[in-house]
This record gives sequence, C-alpha cells and structure tokens, in this order.
Amino acid sequence: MYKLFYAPGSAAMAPHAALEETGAPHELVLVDTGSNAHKKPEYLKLNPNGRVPTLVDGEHVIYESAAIMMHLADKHPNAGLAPAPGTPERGLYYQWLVYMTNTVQEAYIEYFHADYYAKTESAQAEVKATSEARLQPMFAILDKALEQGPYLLGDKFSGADIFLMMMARWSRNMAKPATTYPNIRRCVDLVLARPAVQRMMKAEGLS
Ligand SMILES: N[C@@H](CCC(=O)N[C@@H](CS)C(=O)NCC(=O)O)C(=O)O
Repeated sequence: MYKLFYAPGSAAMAPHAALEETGAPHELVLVDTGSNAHKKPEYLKLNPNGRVPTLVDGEHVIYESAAIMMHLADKHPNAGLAPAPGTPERGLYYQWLVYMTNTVQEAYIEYFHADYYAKTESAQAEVKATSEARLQPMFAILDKALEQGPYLLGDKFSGADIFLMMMARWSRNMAKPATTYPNIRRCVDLVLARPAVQRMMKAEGLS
C-alpha cells in the first residue's frame, strides 16, 4: 500500500494521478501547508526539505515529484506511464520529465516563492515578474515539441504528459497561461480527459 503525502494542487498532483493510472491501492495523507504541517518534525523526518509530495512505498520513502513519477512507471510497467527502458522514446521521456522539473519547476518556485529569493516587497515583485517572463520561452519550447503530438512522445501518452498538465495548471493566473499555446492546450485537454486524472482532480477538490 502506497502512502502519498500531498497538498491539493501542489507538486503532488502528477504523482497522485500516476498512482491512479497504476490502479495500485494507495492512501492519501493531507499535509496542511496552511498550518505549516510540512515544516513540522514528523513530516521533516520523511522529507527534510519540508515540501510536498512524499511517497512512502513500504519501507522506503521517496520525494521529488519527478522521481516519484519515474519510480511508479518502473514499478508498474503495464500502466503505460513510460516507454521501455533503453529505447529512444524512454530517453525522450527522461528528457521532458527532467526538463520540466529542473528548469520549468525551478522558475515556478521563483514565481510562487519570491520570498526565497528577495527580501523587500518590490524586489519580490521583480523576481515574480522575471520568472513569469522566463517561463514563456519554456512554454514555447514545450509547445513546439508537441507540434506533431498530441503527446510529448508523439502519439504515445506517458507520465511526462501528466507532469506537463501540472506545469500548465500552475500558470493559470498569469497574463499568458501555458494553455494559450495551442499544442499545450491540446495535450492538457487529453490528459484531463483521462479517468485517472479526473479521479485525482476530484479527490483534490480541483476544477
Ligand atoms: N522539486 C520538488 C518541489 C516540491 C515543492 O516545491 N512543493 C511545494 C508545493 S507545490 C511546497 O511544498 N512548497 C512549500 C515550501 O516551499 O515551503 C518536487 O517536485 O517534489
């Protein structure tokens, strides 16, 4: 039985949807970030970064949303979350997942947590605006990659598309959200139509 420590709409969305895709039994444990539960000693024992998500898989604890995606894909090869190891498609799957977590998500942390980067309100506003601008060429790169599509790996859905949906959702309050890029929009719509993703959205109370 997996245990996923999550907060609604957070970086736990993709691992949560991936768990739903596998059909494996799992328990959701709400981490109340509003009351700083992610900074409390019990949670820090699991994830010393004080961030969500964290997956408990039996005796093992794994954090970092992209790592959890890869782990679940490996443990459930029939769930169709990743192409076979050693294939060119698997390389591409790694490329997009790592690009999104390492580059796109990093820019989002500046957007949502400008306070980590600057002290004064005006400096924080500048960090936030800069990160919003920095994200646009990243959305353009993803959109171009989806030109043939409809998925990041062409005609084959993978966990990378779920991750893309999560990245796109986080831009919904920006002047130019990721879903204004047509190929991203098409991919996101396909991901959102998946019953497993619908179950995740419902369980997290998201629209
Ligand atoms: N790279 C990490 C980032 C996780 C992360 O930043 N999660 C956010 C929620 S989306 C969080 O817990 N923020 C709380 C904080 O930074 O204090 C991952 O993908 O798991």
